[in-house]
Amino acid sequence: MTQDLRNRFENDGVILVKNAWKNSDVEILKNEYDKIDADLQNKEIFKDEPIIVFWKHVQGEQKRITTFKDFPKMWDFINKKIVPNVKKIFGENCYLQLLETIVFNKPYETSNTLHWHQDVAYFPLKPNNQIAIWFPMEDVDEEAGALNYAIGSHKEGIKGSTDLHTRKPFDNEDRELIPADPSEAGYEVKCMEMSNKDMLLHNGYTWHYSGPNKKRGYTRKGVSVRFITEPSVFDPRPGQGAAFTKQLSLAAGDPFKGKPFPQIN
Ligand SMILES: O=C(O)CCC(=O)C(=O)O
Repeated sequence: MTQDLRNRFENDGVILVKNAWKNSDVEILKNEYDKIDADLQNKEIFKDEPIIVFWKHVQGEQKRITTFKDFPKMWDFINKKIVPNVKKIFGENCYLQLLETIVFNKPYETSNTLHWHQDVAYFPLKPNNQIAIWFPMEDVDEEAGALNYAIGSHKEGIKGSTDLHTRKPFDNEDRELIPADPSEAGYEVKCMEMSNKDMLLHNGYTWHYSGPNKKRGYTRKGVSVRFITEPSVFDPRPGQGAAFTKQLSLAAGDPFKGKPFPQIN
């Protein structure tokens, strides 16, 4: 089974792992998230510890930032639920260095599309190999803004980075962009409807997007936890706008290490 998942991951660039944890595990996390979300104002990026980004998919909304000290259930969830599941697939000794943790919140109706993108296009790393775990705090379907993937697109290599709300390329971006509609370019596009017991695991090169939440009375909350999968060096280039780049004071070629990016396996 595990080898089968691993093979599918290599082939498709994404896998949906069913029943990775219990509903009650996610409920505990969601309750803590809701409490923090109600009051969180901070927009400052901390430089000496990992951050958790609260990102509402509403144009003009600024990202808010907290830490694992204030959201300890997230730290527990990563270490006790996510890491063991990843190790089942990649082996007990796989390298996992925490890169960033984001809660993507899509309110009903006012949320918008997060356009097709590839995570690694935003990351200043060499080698640039990452995986992401994504899971919803409540069951999610297409109407509510589930994630869509272009199957096998990770094999295309690095692409250009764009503004995720407008699809406008970042300044000085000279790399080829992901097609506006990968299905027209011949890719199978799969919408990952899932329960809150399931997790997605995608390769940092795999193209994905999410549509707006049109499900009345439902707020789509999806958690993304990204890991670097081998030791890397800092390799800055224009257009890499992820919040964590502000946590660094590294020169090009320096090992990508530091308190904000702990190795957790
Ligand atoms: O939650 C979403 O809608 C987007 C998630 C995403 O793009 C990511 O985790 O890279």
